[in-house]
Amino acid sequence: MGHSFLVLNGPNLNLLGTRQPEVYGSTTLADIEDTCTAKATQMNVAVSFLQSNHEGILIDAIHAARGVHDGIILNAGAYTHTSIAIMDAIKSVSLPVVELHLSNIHQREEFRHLSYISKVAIGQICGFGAAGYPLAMDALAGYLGTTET
Ligand code: CA2
Repeated sequence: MGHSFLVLNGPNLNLLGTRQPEVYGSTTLADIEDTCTAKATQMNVAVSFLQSNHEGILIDAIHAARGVHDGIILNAGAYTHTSIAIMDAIKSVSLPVVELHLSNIHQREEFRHLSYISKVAIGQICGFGAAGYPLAMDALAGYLGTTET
């Protein structure tokens, strides 16, 4: 088995596919996890998932990823725009993080344009809906394959 990825989803993303399909699509979080699991098998990587509506739980998960996972795909939801604490957690573990958003946050309200995650992530994927998750897995694998640690 190759690398291990953690796919971490933040507040309200448990509701995916049930409300606001015009913004976030009709795919559920369980569908996304199934797609990522199938892709992980193809890529020969391991993948784990966690969704939480609580900032501290997301921070604990980032800390716990150290030494267990090789990188994180993070959709921090609205904490993206507010959480210096999540930004600091990412910095403290020195793991590569791909920032992910279903919607194109740059085309939305001004308050979504600021991302604290972007300041510490290796890159950002946004605007591709659920398809962004497998894209993020390719991005992380590419980064890990080309970076000496
Ligand atoms: O586009 C994204 O993925 C976001 O991270 C989603 C967050 C939003 O606050 C960010 O600005 C962009 C909101 C997630 C809410 O998810 C829902 C899903 C279905 C129904 C209601 C909310």
